Amino acid sequence: MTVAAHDPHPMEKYIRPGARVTTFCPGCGDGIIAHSVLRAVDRMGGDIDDYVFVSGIGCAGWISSPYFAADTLHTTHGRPIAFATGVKLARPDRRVVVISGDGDLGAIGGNHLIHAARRDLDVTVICVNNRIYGMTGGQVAPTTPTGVKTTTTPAGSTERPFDLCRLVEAAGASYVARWTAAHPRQITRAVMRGVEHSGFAFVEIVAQCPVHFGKLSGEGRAVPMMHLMRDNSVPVRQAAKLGPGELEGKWVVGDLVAPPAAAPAGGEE
Ligand SMILES: Cc1ncc(C[n+]2csc(CCOP(=O)(O)OP(=O)(O)O)c2C)c(N)n1
Ligand code: SF4
Ligand SMILES: [Mg+2]
Repeated sequence: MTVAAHDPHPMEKYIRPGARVTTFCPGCGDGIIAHSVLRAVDRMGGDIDDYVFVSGIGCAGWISSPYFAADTLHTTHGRPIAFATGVKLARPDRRVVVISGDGDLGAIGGNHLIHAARRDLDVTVICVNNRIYGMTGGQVAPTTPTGVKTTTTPAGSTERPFDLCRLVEAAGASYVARWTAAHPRQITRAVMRGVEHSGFAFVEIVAQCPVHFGKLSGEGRAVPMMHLMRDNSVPVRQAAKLGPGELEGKWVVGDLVAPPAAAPAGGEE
């Protein structure tokens, strides 16, 4: 289909009028994620007013707020799941979706994350894992791989990173998926499954932060970072046949914990 230059973007109807200039750096993965999440909203039908998007502080916190033309809450650092819990208790009819960063959800907000998973709270958490604190200038995060230099680990991080998907799985999450910003269609499907799932849904999206992580780690700019994410992703069914050594440095992608009703998505390209 030919789209004329003046045609509105198909997702523009979900963007607040006057909020079309984003805070994201050129090449950031967050714009791809915003688009993929809105595609999920679009494909599920219904009204965007059925949703409440809750975010914390960080670049990823700007994905939904103030851009999405829905109810959005931009909360304090590490606290979006606490706010989302309150929203869900007050308005169980709403689809409550948290979108925030790996630092926000896995470091300062780590306790809220594991307890929401333990309670199997009916919210969807989309965790943008760029492996660093992006917004504040490239500090080490609990997801930063060992050895990677950051502004606070100039000689390389000596700590082991969290696998956030395994963390929430162990805590009791009933839907867990991982994709990367190089898999926009799969992100859309995972977000749909998460939102339609009744219980705690966690969708990790590995994303490029070329400005900090790419520069400090040596992965480079956005395009090589996206190639790395694509080329190092292993579908979950294939990963089951590989040993830990073969999975070193790879991202296992797909539905890692799937509710019985959902078809496993691990084989999807
Ligand atoms: C209580 C508190 N501590 C620290 C900060 C500073 N701060 C703001 S965003 C951020 C880290 C964000 O990292 P992440 O959640 O990974 O989001 P990203 O920017 O990488 O998308 C920090 C430490 C803050 N705003 N409030
Ligand atoms: S600092 Fe990194 S994560 Fe933040 S907007 Fe820029 S590229 Fe994206
Ligand atoms: Mg981050």
